[in-house]
Amino acid sequence: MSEVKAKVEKEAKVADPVAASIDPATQQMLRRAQELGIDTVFDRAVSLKPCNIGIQGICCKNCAMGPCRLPLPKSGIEGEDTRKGLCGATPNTIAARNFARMVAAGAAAHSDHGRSVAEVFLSVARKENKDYTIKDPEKLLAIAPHYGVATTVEVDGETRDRDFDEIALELAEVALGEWGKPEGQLLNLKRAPQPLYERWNKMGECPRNIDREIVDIMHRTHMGVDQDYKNIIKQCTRASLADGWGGSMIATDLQDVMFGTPYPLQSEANLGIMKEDHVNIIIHGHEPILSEMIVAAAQSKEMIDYAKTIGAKGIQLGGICCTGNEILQRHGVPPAGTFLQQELAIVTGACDAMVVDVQCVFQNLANVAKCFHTKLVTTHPMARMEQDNVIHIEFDEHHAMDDAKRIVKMAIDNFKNRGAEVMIPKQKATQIAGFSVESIKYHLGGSFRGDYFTLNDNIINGRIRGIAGVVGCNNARTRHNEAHIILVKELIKNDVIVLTTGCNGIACAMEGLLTPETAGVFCGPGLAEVCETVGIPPVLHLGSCVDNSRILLAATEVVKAGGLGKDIQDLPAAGAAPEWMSEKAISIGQYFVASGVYTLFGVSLPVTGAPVFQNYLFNELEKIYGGKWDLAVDPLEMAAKMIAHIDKKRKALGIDKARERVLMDMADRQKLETA
Ligand code: BF8
Repeated sequence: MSEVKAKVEKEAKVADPVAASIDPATQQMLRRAQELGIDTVFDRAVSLKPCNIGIQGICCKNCAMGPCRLPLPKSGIEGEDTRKGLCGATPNTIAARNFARMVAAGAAAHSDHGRSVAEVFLSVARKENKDYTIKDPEKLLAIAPHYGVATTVEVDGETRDRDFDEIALELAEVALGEWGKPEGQLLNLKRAPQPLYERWNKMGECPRNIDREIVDIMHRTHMGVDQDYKNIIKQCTRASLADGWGGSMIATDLQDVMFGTPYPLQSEANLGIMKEDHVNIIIHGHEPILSEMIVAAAQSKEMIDYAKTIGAKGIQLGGICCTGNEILQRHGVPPAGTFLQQELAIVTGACDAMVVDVQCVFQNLANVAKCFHTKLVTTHPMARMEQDNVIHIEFDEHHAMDDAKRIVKMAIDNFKNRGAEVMIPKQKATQIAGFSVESIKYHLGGSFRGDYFTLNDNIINGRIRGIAGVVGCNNARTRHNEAHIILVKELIKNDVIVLTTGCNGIACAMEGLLTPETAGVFCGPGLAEVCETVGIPPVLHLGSCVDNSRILLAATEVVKAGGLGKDIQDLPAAGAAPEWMSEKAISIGQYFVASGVYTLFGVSLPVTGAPVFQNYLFNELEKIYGGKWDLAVDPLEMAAKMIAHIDKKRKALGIDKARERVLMDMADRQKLETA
């Protein structure tokens, strides 16, 4: 190495592994990457600082007279805020427009995922597709009425079951119609508690169709259109509801119908799931259309036998990001890591292929893959990479299994090309994942009395203080997984049961929080007792980020079970995304707020440069929706705010006093409701 190069490398800013992540496997692989001279997101976060104006949400680049940047004066605003862009746009308008465009992008990403699923489902219903089937006909029949699809017919005055294939076809057509129907409103909105639906309807905020609400945001935030931040936020609500109660909910529904509704299963998590003597295939991205087929191909005898012929003991699949969560929930395939660990899976030197589709995929994967034997395969027509070492195999649902086998075979053939220096961290943790609205119901009451009564009873009697939804990404601007784990541990310590999705779910799994045994170690006595009795972990993994729709429906089930108010906003519940980074998270945040949930984000929010707009989100929205936004960088402060909110709701319900621990019956719950 030349002296100059050595000097440059010495002076290059790299991340301190311990400061970058709480996870020993991540620290080890980051050190390894640095030894090999490979930069990762952690190093880039040290050398590249975020724009101080963009981070406050007050840079407008929606026309070529700008970008107009309106930083908050260091001394703050005294008196009238006179900042304005060339057209006169105020900081409120600029921050609201930027915020709305994040909602649009997030809602588009989730909903387009849902559209792909609906299209595949239509091809299944039309019997045009040999590789995908309907694995959960019961779920199909259960959801059909929500889409206005009858499951029975009247024949000669008699009610008879309708032909199943006919129901499936009508459901597919109606579901796909939700993206572009010319009139009406989204059908799933009526699955919300009635007062919530009625409020949206009265305010004129029910989404008309999914695509339209996203297009509306892009129009409205064009230069010179909507200049009232309150009106822009109304549109954010429509588009975000079109995500949570629309595209995401349809994705979850139809994925369950085609691939099976998740039920609890055991698996593992972290980079240590990779095996030196196996062909390792990492699946990364979001849409289970691809990953379901790769799982089926990799588990086929043909492929396993082929792997053995080249000297491997078998095929080890692993997931990264939400596609990892999808195949975890339904097949027990272990996640190899969260969003921030994607480059590190390749740095092990044991990743024979990384297969990606859409969303949360680093372009730098191609540069890291170049340093190893790893085949990096893009599969989606919408998501290609410019680097020449990337292989594109376009995945087509009409010959899905053939495509999947081609990819798996490529990984197997690549096994022999591994370099000598493979380094797989040892760390992996056991987890119980695979929860869903349906499986929680079953777990809480068994097949005889399956329902949410048990949960409500234990919230009312105080064993469980409340419910938290903790979700979302990692963000390289904060220490990997630290806020996730501190927050979740603090919540369960205070008897708050946690529902998780996305990268928070993977982070909790890596920390060993997704086992029933965890309850005795980390939970307060009330929650521990419930978890031990029922046999569930205190943190329930509900899947990927589109599966946040499961949290909405679980909250609705809690309302229905009685005793805790009539609306989601009445529940002793709160939501958080402590390490968010994605535009999808903003869409999720807005639909939770608009559904009545107090929702806290960590890291930073691009609204702080517009204090009036920020105050609107953080305070005023509560009067409209019952939910509101908040920001807390410190996870302990975040937990304290969530718990204070939960206690406020308990007080409003009259269940804040210590109660005798009795099993409530329906009459008791009704008394409480009328109290
Ligand atoms: O949809 S939590 S980093 S993987 S965006 Fe991405 Fe965020 Fe992870 Fe999944 Ni969700």
